[in-house]
Amino acid sequence: MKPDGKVVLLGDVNVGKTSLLHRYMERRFQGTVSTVGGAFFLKQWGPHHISLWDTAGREQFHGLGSMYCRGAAAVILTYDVTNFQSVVELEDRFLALTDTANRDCIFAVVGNKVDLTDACACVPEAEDGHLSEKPISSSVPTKVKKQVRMDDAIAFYKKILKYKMMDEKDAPAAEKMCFETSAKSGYMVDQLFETVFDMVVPTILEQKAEGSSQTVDLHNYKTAKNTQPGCCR
Ligand SMILES: Nc1nc2c(ncn2[C@@H]2O[C@H](COP(=O)(O)OP(=O)(O)OP(=O)(O)O)[C@@H](O)[C@H]2O)c(=O)[nH]1
Ligand SMILES: [Mg+2]
Repeated sequence: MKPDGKVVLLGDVNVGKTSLLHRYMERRFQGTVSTVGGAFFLKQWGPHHISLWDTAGREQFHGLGSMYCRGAAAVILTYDVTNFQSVVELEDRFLALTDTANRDCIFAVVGNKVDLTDACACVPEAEDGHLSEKPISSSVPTKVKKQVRMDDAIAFYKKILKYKMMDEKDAPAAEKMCFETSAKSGYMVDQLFETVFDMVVPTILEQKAEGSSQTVDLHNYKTAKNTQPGCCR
């Protein structure tokens, strides 16, 4: 089956791309090994099928990134909130890989591992693997220093728009497209993917309409041929 749309996760090694995908698709946080090449999941979203591509952050696979981004309807640029360099890398190494994405590609900027820095992101997981509704109290110790603030992510999102030569007025608002997540606790993970999917649906519908208008309908063609007057009748 051919997916209707493509969403790609990009970002430096160890930021948690694979963990975010596992959390969303399999509803759990499990041990990962550093990704080799790339892999994808298929997600049904309403009547549409969306492929979700996980890519390798390791330098040696960097060349594959633009291949994975080819024709992408959305790119999720992921960093680690405890590692400022991971945002720098997004700008320096990963943004250019998105040149092969769709012209109207949607961008989301995601700061992962926020459970390490923000007590409110430490939502306990129930035994069945689902998330509890109730956040644990703010007394949860968060020992790691947050190196990337939301303002930094918003500034980076604006740089993306500039790079893509998009007017801020015509693009989705930075506040809507910048997320802080925890693959470990599940914090904001569904919201991230669901926002992105909702935003790619119009592109999918447009592509489907374009595709069907380019398809020759033989039945209608015959009818038209039989009923239209022509010079060779
Ligand atoms: N505390 C915490 N650790 C996380 C989180 N997400 C991932 N990790 C850990 O970070 C490490 C890297 O996670 P991966 O998901 O493999 O990272 P990746 O971005 O896929 O890395 P590459 O495949 O090498 O590019 C693992 O040890 C994860 O357990 C998170 O939200 N919170
Ligand atoms: Mg990975």
